[in-house]
Amino acid sequence: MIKLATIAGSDASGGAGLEADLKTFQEYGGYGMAAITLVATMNPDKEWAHDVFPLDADCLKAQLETIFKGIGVDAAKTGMLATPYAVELSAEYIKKYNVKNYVLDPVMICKSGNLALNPELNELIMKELLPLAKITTPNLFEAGQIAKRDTAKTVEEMKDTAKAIYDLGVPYVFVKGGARLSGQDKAIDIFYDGKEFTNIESELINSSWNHGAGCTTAAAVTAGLGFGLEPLEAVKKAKDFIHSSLKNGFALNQWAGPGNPAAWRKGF
Ligand code: PXL
Repeated sequence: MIKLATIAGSDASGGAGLEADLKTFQEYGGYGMAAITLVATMNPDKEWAHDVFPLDADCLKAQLETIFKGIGVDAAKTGMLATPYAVELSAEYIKKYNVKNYVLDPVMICKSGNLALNPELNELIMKELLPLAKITTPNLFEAGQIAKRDTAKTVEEMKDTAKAIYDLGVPYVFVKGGARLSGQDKAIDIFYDGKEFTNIESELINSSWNHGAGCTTAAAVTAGLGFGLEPLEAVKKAKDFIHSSLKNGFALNQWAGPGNPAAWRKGF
């Protein structure tokens, strides 16, 4: 059995965070495990405003012991970390257990919520986690923050940003442009391995029901690596996976809707 772990927040609405990760791991046929960093909730009486409840360091450490010491992983990802100790503990366990297939999804803010951007935490993520990652999967905004430049508006700028992130010391970079890159009739992502840029494109799906798309994509890359795919192959397969998921997105209520990670298996 291929064992896949996520160190991430729980999204009580089920569309993003570790819920998205575990659903994706399952769709790939892996065995999913989760260390919960925080619980995110959405308030139906306040226009779906998000709150975040971090779990304490002892609780997170005990989960990491269960997973990394007690079981072992073929691949792991980190998602929303939210506290300095979550960053430090993630780095400690990824190093100690020599996790080669580690995917850093540098979650900085949540699109549908009001979670504040935390520059200090992002610096810590870049210092502690970026050097351990095989691949990082920022969206356009996150990529700009990591590379310390404006959010890319063109494919050329995306490539420059991807290179700047590579130069910080991560061997593979996957910048998710998706529907955020305006003026395109395709959903364009860029993969960079230090030598070549690869445009990874799919049909543009302009749906509002895309909650959790970032988490799902990063989880799909993690699962691909866990199953032994090369990074470029893992990214291409993840793109197919998220494309069918988003094509089959649906509303949970008036505020939010996720993709459908089961769509791929069902062939729609
Ligand atoms: O989509 C970013 C994200 C990541 N992780 C958790 C979230 C969200 C957005 O809601 O709740 C736990």
